Formats: sequence, C-alpha cells, structure tokens
Amino acid sequence: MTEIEKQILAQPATILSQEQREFYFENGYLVVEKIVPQEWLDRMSAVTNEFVDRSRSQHKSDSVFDLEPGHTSENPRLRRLSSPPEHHPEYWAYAKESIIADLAADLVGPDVKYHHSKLNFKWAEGGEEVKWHHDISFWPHTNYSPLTIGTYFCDVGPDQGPLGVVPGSHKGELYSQYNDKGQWVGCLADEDLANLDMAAAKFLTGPAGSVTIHNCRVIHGSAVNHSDAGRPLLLNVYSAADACPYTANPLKTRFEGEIVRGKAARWARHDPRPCEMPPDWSDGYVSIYSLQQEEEVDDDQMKVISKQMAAIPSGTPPHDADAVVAE
Ligand SMILES: O=C(O)CCC(=O)C(=O)O
Repeated sequence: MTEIEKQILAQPATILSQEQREFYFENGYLVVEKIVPQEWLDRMSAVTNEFVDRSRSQHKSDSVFDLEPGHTSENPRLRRLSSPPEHHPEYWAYAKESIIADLAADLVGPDVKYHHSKLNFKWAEGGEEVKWHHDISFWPHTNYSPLTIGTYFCDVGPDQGPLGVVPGSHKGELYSQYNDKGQWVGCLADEDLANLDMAAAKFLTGPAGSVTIHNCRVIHGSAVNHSDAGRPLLLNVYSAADACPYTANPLKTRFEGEIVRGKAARWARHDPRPCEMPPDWSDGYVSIYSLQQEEEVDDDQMKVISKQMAAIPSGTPPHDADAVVAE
C-alpha cells in the first residue's frame, strides 16, 4: 500500500468499510450494490427521460447528444449525453449533494474535486461497445487519484454490456491509445491486449442503485448490449483536490474544479509516473464512441460543436485562491 493510501485509510470513512477501501486500492475498482436511494434514482430517471425526448429532433451527434447510427425521432438511440450537469441542475445536484461525492471522499481523501460527467446509455439490442482503455490519458492530471463513479439506474445483468475492468491493471503499465499511424483511437492495441490477462476481467453487474467505481488508470471497457433492456450508466469523475488537470477537458463544464467535499488544495501533488497526452480537444470533442469507431465528423458538425463548447464558461481555478489572498 502506498503512503497516500495509508493516509486516506487513516481518515474516517462516511460510507465504505475499511475492507472496501482496501479492495479498491488493491484492485482499482469496487462495486457497491444498491447504495443510491430510490428518490435519487427517480429524480435521475425523470430528467433523463426528458433528454431522450429532446434528442428526437437531433439528426447528428454534437457536444451534447452522441447518437448511435440508426437514431430516429420515432426510435431514439442515444449513445451518450455529454456533461449532463451542464444541461440540467438535477444532474449537478446529484454529483454534488448525493452520497456519490461521499464515496469519492472515502477513496481519494476528504478534499474532493469534481472534473466531469457523462451518461452512457448502451441502448437495448445493439448498444455500442466501449473498447478497452485507460481514462487518464483522455484527461491527464498531476496524480492518479481521479476515479469514476458509475450509477446504474436499472438492474444490469451480464447480457446488458455491464462495465468490465481488469483487476489490478491500475498498478501496471499505461498503454498507448494512439494507433500505428499516430492517430488517437482512445483504446489499447490488440497486441497490447494479447499480452494482458484479459480472462481475468470482471464484469460489474448489479441491481438498480448500484455504483461501480474505477480508478483512472484501470483498463476497462464494455461489450455490445445484446439484451432487450437498456443500460443507462451515469458516470461522474472526481479526484483528490490536489490533482490538477493539465489538458483541456474534452467534456467541458463550468463545474470543473469545484470542490464538492472538504477544501481546496494549496499544493498540487505530482506523481512521477508519466502520462500519455491526448490530442488538443479545446475546440471540440464528440465522444469516446465516435473516436473508437473512427467515425467521420463533418465540417458543419464540427462548427456546431465548437460553438457549443465556446458557449460553456470555464471551470473554477483548481487552486486555493482564497487562501492565497488571506495570507
Ligand atoms: O459505458 C461504459 O460501459 C464504459 C464507459 C467508459 O469507459 C467511458 O465512457 O470512458
């Protein structure tokens, strides 16, 4: 166990047992079943249904709605709602006020910073796969505390494309997510996967209200949803307050950098292990799906996306500005 992990464990937890915290440090992931109160699930499902309805008038993916091929107004098929808190206060209330921010504090320490969110739908009968990847090289930070907390709104079984993780891979190598032509593809190469023990992957199923937690280095992905039930998974990303991003957030939000538990950091913590840099997405980003599937994004689409991103205010500074002024 690292010194930082020991320090985190020495602080009292709000929700998790010491055993669960140790399991996360050892394996890089955790599932906590049925932890989200029904009231929150109802609120999240209600607002999500509104967005599915809104997507009916959408014909191309943009920086809000990422559409699966085959999406129509009669039969909406969303891959992702990007940055949900940017589009509805209910999602931000969930990210900030619910127990998921407490879960983050149990695992990164009492001072917790928000980074971004996304809602991956994995629609019934064909919802797209997510290829095996590390998150952190999409949004590098000065240390590897960032983690993603996924909330299952519905029961998720093995045929619905549950989130899959490779236990312990957060301690291993960070593999390149560029192809041999130097293009960012946002997933590991087949040659690298062939050298990993992919048979050890665990698929995180659970009843509605369960959460999945995975560290930003852990190799993870999910299969096509072949079942007749969707798999909406709301993913919220937090870090320790002393982890500072040094690239543009692909899912830009005014809430980036907000301290959701505890206090801001005066000092940034730097992990000596290097991190691969992503392309510069400050002008526009669609989603991991369109990158991994190597989909064409036309110029008109890109113009819309750039305009949408430019309209979002930047997040708060990631340092303790008030404390500096007070000195
Ligand atoms: O939705 C999933 O199954 C995986 C999502 C994921 O890894 C991502 O969006 O980065």
